[in-house]
Amino acid sequence: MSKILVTSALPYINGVPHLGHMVGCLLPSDIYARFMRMMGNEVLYIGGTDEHGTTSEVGALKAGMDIRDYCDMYHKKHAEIYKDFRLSFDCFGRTSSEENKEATYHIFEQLDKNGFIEERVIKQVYSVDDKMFLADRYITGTCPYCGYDKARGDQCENCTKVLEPTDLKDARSSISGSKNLEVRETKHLFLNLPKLEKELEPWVKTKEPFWPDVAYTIAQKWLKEGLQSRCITRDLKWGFPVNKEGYEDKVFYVWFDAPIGYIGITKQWESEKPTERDWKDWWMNPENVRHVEFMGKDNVPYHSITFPATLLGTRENWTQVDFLKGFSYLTYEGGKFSKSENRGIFAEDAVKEFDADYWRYWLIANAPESSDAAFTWDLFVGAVNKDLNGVLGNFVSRVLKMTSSKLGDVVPEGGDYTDVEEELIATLQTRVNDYIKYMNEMEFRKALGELRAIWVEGNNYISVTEPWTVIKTDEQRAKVILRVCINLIRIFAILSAPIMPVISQKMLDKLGMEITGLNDFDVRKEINTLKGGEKFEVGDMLFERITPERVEELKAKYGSSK
Ligand code: B3M
Ligand code: ZN
Repeated sequence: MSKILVTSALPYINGVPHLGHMVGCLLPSDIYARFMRMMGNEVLYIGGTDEHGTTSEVGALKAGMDIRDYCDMYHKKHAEIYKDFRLSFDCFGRTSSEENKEATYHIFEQLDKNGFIEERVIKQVYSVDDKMFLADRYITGTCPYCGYDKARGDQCENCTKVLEPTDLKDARSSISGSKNLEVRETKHLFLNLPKLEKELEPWVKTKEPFWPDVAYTIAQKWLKEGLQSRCITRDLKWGFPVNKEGYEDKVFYVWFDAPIGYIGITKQWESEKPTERDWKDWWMNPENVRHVEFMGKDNVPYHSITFPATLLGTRENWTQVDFLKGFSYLTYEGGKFSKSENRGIFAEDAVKEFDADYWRYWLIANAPESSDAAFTWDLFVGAVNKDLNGVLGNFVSRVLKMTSSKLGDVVPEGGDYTDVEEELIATLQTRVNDYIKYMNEMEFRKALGELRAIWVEGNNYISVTEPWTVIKTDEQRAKVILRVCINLIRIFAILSAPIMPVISQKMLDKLGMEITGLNDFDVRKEINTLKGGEKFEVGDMLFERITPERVEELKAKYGSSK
């Protein structure tokens, strides 16, 4: 048994998650955590909300709410949505917690003590009417290159040129619209990454065989271009006040305390049961913990360079990331998800339309692993009707109905296997081994391809053996076939459990059984679990078939390319 620490990037508090967020880190991390538990490992699965920063301040301002109330409200909302999606976090915490403050202060003090923090004076835009320094992207003006009049201070959306706020003509605050802006000099703290570069480079090299290309290439690119010191403080009110003399009126930058949030949230987890749990078992135990991080690819530089450097600079024995799984993006009907334009299905509506397991299956089978993936209603409905209903659901109901009507609601007994069963066992064992291998490697699309192929093997077996014909002449043979099929239902359920936990349990409920482990999964042993004589229940169909009329309704409601 190994200790596996699984973290999922902490979503910004002020956004409502859509399917792209779900598949871009949250869902794959959950599937991996569930799988690793079923493989008999000790797993700690950490998630939470990323609460600091200008976007939260502005969000609260727009909502006319106190920032803390605003975060409390949204934290609850995120937690509910993820629960509906069946994410099995051991702790879903917050970066604004006291525990995270403690962790952030400690790490900062170590970095400062070890000489990795430098003071610099920088120029920043101050909005006199808003009474605050404005982050670059909260300044709007006319682009000097293309004349676009809504260019942001960090970049022009129209011509994509990277800008300095002072480049903008007719600059104004995006918060109040005020043009009463001044450039002021202000003191800030920087993390001296160049000083850590020499240590970081060989460390990243050791990850080469383990990190997927997306992550490794991004990290390498940063190193090749040479690291720059990064400003880790901001002139905001919302955040952890900087624990250094002369900086008390500033807060830490959101990207400084957000990854430390994984540690802070583990401390929150300890606080729930302080006598039983110790956060250090996970975070100060690199020899015995495998740490796997899930995130969208835009978050990779922070997790492969900045955060590891932050931990290195403390000169303490932290658990660093062992495997970093980055994802690309999911498009919606050929475009972007957009709340403001009412395009795309957001997570909270998705589970109102269909059981979360439908989404879990489709999203992970089509995860944007090596490139962007496309969500369309036609693809989704096709997979539900064909894979889930046609292949898996049909097999289950056909087998149980046939057995029930011909032989009663009891698993049939007796008889011996023939070559067909021997071949089935061998084929399934190969596929199961591949499925487990791909899940271990977090190659989710490939894993799901195997899972689907395993379901298909069940359908092939019943088509070849034709129990409905055989029963007329050789009842004992038909009993063997149907018993094998009923055991296949159990096998399919267990293998599918990390992906569709509730549907899997529903399948097992029909047989009066529970989800068991996946470790050393021996098909010959598993296929003989139900030996005959056990009662079963035909029950309801597992999946609903989605009609063409329903598809049209969904497209109209959430937007489509047509
Ligand atoms: N909140 C960005 C994002 O949600 C950021 C991730 C933090 S991970 C420590 O994509
Ligand atoms: Zn421009």
